[in-house]
Amino acid sequence: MKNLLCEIERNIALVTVNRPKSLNALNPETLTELIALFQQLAEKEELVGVIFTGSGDKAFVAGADISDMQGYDVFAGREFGRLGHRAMDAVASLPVPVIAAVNGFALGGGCELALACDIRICSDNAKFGQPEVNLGVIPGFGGTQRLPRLVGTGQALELMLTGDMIDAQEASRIGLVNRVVAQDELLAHCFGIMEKIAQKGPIAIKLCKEAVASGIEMDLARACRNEVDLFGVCFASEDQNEGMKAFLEKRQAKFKGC
Ligand code: DAK
Repeated sequence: MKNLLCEIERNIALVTVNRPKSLNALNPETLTELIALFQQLAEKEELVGVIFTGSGDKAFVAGADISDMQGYDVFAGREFGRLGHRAMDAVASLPVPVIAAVNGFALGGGCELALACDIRICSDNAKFGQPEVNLGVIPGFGGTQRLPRLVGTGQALELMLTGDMIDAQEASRIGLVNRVVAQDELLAHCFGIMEKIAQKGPIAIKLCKEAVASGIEMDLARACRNEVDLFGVCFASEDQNEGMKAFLEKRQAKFKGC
């Protein structure tokens, strides 16, 4: 891979977009690499989760690569939009949790990439925005859909229609990020969350993610039936037996992920 780094330690993958000269902007090559990498990660049975970040201390991802997009015609624009959606879906549909460690600018496609992750933690220098209208386009990697679902239509539309950037504190206030931490503590904080997740039953973790991701697309009654089914599935696992037995025996559970 030319544009992404991936290191796996204690079954936690740290994926870094590594194009610091263009503030980690997403060009077609990077998006293609991202899709292939997440397909590989999805097949790793032991994987606990992924932490996603950007190279350097200035940017998470400053958006889709404007120098690439500038010359697109309608067909190339649509292809690029499709590729971006495939990449965001590859992140969102990974069976295990993905945390965005937002270490600076998360603009346009960069904000949309953070939105495709399950949890967003940012450093105190982070800045968020959907500045596409400044360029004469609309958000094209899912921002018009994932942002309002996360922060509500009013906050989302204000960001999209003004193109304004907001700082970390404001992003936290509107619920775009879970937490703001000092920049030099960002990765350790995200690893801390993953280590906590690693202690839980892996099947339950995956089913939690599935229940939320599939349920949010349904009406409440169907989503609740879906939850009931997935809750039932837990009882086919040894982890459920072990988790409840360990509680009653007042000891730490030893989950096997089966
Ligand atoms: N693309 C390409 N290069 C970028 C870039 C980007 N998004 N952002 C920054 N760079 C490059 C700069 O051009 C500069 O390159 P050199 O001049 O050094 O060669 C280098 O990164 C450093 O940037 P600056 O010199 O500008 O650094 P500053 O600290 O002064 O400013 C900034 C940082 C993040 C505020 C500024 O760079 C900036 O405003 N960047 C653009 C942010 C932006 O507008 N992002 C949204 C991109 S649009 C769609 C598909 C996709 C999309 C939409 C539609 N369809 C198919 C429908 C997605 C759109 C977007 O994401």
